[in-house]
Amino acid sequence: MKLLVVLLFLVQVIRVYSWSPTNSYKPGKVDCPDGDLVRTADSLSDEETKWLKGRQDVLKGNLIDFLLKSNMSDFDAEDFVNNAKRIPTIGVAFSGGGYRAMLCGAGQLSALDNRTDGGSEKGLGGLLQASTYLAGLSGGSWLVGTIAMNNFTSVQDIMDGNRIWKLKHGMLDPGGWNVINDAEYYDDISDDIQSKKDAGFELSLTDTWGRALSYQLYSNYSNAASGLTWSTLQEADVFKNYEMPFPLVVADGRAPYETIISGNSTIMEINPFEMGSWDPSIYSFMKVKYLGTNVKDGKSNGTCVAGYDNAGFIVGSSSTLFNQFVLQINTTSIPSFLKSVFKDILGHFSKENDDIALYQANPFKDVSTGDNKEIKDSDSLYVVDGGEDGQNIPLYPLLQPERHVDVVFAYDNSADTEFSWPDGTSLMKSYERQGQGQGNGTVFPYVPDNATFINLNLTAKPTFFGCDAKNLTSLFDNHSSKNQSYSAYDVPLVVYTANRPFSYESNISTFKLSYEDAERNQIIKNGFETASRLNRTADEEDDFRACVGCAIIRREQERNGQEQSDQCKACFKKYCWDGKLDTSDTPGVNFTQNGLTSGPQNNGVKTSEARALLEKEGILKMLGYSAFVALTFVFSF
Ligand SMILES: *[C@@H]1O[C@H](CO)[C@@H](O)[C@H](O)[C@H]1NC(C)=O
Ligand SMILES: *[C@@H]1O[C@H](CO)[C@@H](O)[C@H](O)[C@H]1NC(C)=O
Ligand SMILES: *[C@@H]1O[C@H](CO)[C@@H](O)[C@H](O)[C@H]1NC(C)=O
Ligand SMILES: *[C@@H]1O[C@H](CO)[C@@H](O)[C@H](O)[C@H]1NC(C)=O
Ligand SMILES: *[C@@H]1O[C@H](CO)[C@@H](O)[C@H](O)[C@H]1NC(C)=O
Ligand SMILES: *[C@@H]1O[C@H](CO)[C@@H](O)[C@H](O)[C@H]1NC(C)=O
Ligand SMILES: *[C@@H]1O[C@H](CO)[C@@H](O)[C@H](O)[C@H]1NC(C)=O
Ligand SMILES: *[C@@H]1O[C@H](CO)[C@@H](O)[C@H](O)[C@H]1NC(C)=O
Ligand SMILES: *[C@@H]1O[C@H](CO)[C@@H](O)[C@H](O)[C@H]1NC(C)=O
Ligand SMILES: *[C@@H]1O[C@H](CO)[C@@H](O)[C@H](O)[C@H]1NC(C)=O
Ligand SMILES: *[C@@H]1O[C@H](CO)[C@@H](O)[C@H](O)[C@H]1NC(C)=O
Ligand SMILES: CC(=O)N[C@H]1CO[C@H](CO)[C@@H](O)[C@@H]1O
Repeated sequence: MKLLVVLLFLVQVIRVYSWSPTNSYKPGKVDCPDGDLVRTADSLSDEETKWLKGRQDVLKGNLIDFLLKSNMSDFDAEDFVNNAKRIPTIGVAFSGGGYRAMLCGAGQLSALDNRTDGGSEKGLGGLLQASTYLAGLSGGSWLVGTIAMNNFTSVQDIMDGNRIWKLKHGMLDPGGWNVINDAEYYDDISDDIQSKKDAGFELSLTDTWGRALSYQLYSNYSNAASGLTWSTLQEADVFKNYEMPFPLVVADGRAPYETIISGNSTIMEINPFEMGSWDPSIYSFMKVKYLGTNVKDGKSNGTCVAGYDNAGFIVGSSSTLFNQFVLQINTTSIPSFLKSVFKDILGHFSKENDDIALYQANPFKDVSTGDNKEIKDSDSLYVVDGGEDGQNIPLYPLLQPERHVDVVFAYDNSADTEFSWPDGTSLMKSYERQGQGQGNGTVFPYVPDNATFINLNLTAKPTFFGCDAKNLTSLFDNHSSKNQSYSAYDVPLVVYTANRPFSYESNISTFKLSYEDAERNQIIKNGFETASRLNRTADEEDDFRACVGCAIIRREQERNGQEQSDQCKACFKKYCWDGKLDTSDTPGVNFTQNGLTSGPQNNGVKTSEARALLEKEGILKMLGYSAFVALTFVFSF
């Protein structure tokens, strides 16, 4: 019996790809590849271009399948896709917001996946299979990281008893209250980060955070994937076969002490091949596999490092806000002697690095292209949570003209309102960025202010923005865009879907870090319902899937001067924002259980109360956490 259990365990522990050269968290020296490690961001990488070609061949059939199952009238899916000048490129993006965002996002993603039970019949199943890009930020990056690094697993598989996302005990005590188990856990994490330090790399809180996250996201791997790197995706069958979309993780670049807003942040993306930014401040990409290597203007000294791009560290870098969780310890009522222990430990870090993921060495040292002197001069690169500039949905990589994205499905699980519901703020922030230097000529459709989002029920059902490309030409007026071939027809239509309660009050505090399986599954189910118009029962006529089809084909139709079908016209009337505004103050919103309507009341937990709740509920865990952090850092310094 015991043997069987061990065998089963071994089968479950998958080891798919080659890992870090040391097969552990510690980066190691490797031979350098030919050529520079860094390139200018004036095009896609050759690797991505090549991959896209392969994906498109797979996509074509999947897109036809999806459209055929969408019951669109007066439309020949096969003819359209086979004769398209540009086959529609679909991007899907998941916002940040901690575990709430990961789980709501998981439900929304499952509604797009034909591997979900009922996914095709009740949802938009097959859309994921027809997508080119899958982007995640912070909590959304935990979702994307989980799916991508676990052999493109499905949310259905995870719910059906996979060992992933066992969130019951949170990060603090994954072994439950089993002290020995937890002690091992703290010990292992401590050893891992110590080994990186011993190898000569400076640490930041994100090293600890990323390792802790890995125990929940990559728990299928032995040692919680301590040696699993982001770049191993390049060798994963599901990626090489073009079975999965191209995963993108978004974080922000920021100098210590600096405040960033949407207009001046440096948006970094990490994809299976590269890490870097399209923004003028850096305007370069580094081969992600060789992060940690000393480079000057893109050139190594002949010795390269690999294994730095640890898969937990990458998603940890996108979610550094949670370093703050560690630091909030003194706002809780823990005994003061522990607070002072804490202060002592954190004293090892300079204050400006609290919410920073430190990348040493700086891949963009002395790059000739970037115009941000502080970044270029620094020996380390500082990366922070992708949502710190207010753009909580990872849209920027999908707006880059080089990527030719036609439609973006943007899932917003932010906590904007007092009661932790989204109100479109993240779209506003992305809109505001254009026309400013760091926007570098990219265009984003018109969106209204956050009051309008609530007042006009734009978060009550999926809302389409930028439905009419012709109306976007005015956005090009103020632009210094030198790219003549970039026009309004290259600006994606945005299908925006906000978190909403259908069968579950999913406006949970960002800081809640542990979930029972039952609650986890209810949030996922609610996410499915949010993304599918309550399993396509919300409308008298089941036309939502057809309307999504209309959004997908829109830009290609516009480019070719093709008229929409009557069905699509009706869809656009129903789902497109029509430009109306209602900026009046609303007293607050109570979304009723079926999510479709809204009234004057509030519900859920106020963000301002979330912290108090955290204190009340989380106090024991915080105590555990302080011990954890204490152990880890005492061991490392
Ligand atoms: C990855 O998933 C595919 C199914 O999509 C399966 O055929 C394959 O065996 C899996 N690979 C590993 C290493 O688990
Ligand atoms: C999902 O869609 C893909 C591509 O269209 C197809 O190959 C696969 O068989 C489908 N899976 C299910 C379970 O329907
Ligand atoms: C397909 O659409 C037609 C008309 O738009 C409708 O009568 C029919 O019920 C739909 N079929 C399905 C399976 O949704
Ligand atoms: C909607 O469909 C999903 C996926 O099949 C299912 O889990 C959920 O229970 C359904 N919701 C309702 C209200 O029927
Ligand atoms: C960004 O803008 C904020 C607010 O105006 C300012 O405090 C900050 O210094 C700016 N940062 C950079 C990098 O320009
Ligand atoms: C060259 O770079 C490697 C890391 O990329 C570093 O370990 C090594 O010390 C550097 N050598 C010199 C002579 O600077
Ligand atoms: C927590 O501690 C830091 C540094 O010790 C201090 O600056 C901050 O004000 C404290 N916060 C609270 C709420 O006590
Ligand atoms: C809109 O955002 C502003 C700034 O964050 C906030 O003060 C205001 O309460 C928000 N309005 C609504 C209706 O959510
Ligand atoms: C159309 O463009 C105008 C500016 O020319 C803008 O104010 C309006 O919001 C746009 N309408 C839509 C629906 O995007
Ligand atoms: C928004 O929804 C509420 C509740 O269903 C409804 O009373 C109101 O008329 C709607 N507002 C608009 C502009 O559609
Ligand atoms: C919000 O609406 C629901 C359903 O109508 C109701 O049960 C609940 O009491 C309301 N919450 C508050 C705080 O009014
Ligand atoms: C379209 C556009 O403005 N592109 C600019 C982006 O930033 C780089 C670096 O500053 C410029 O060289 C491009 O012209």
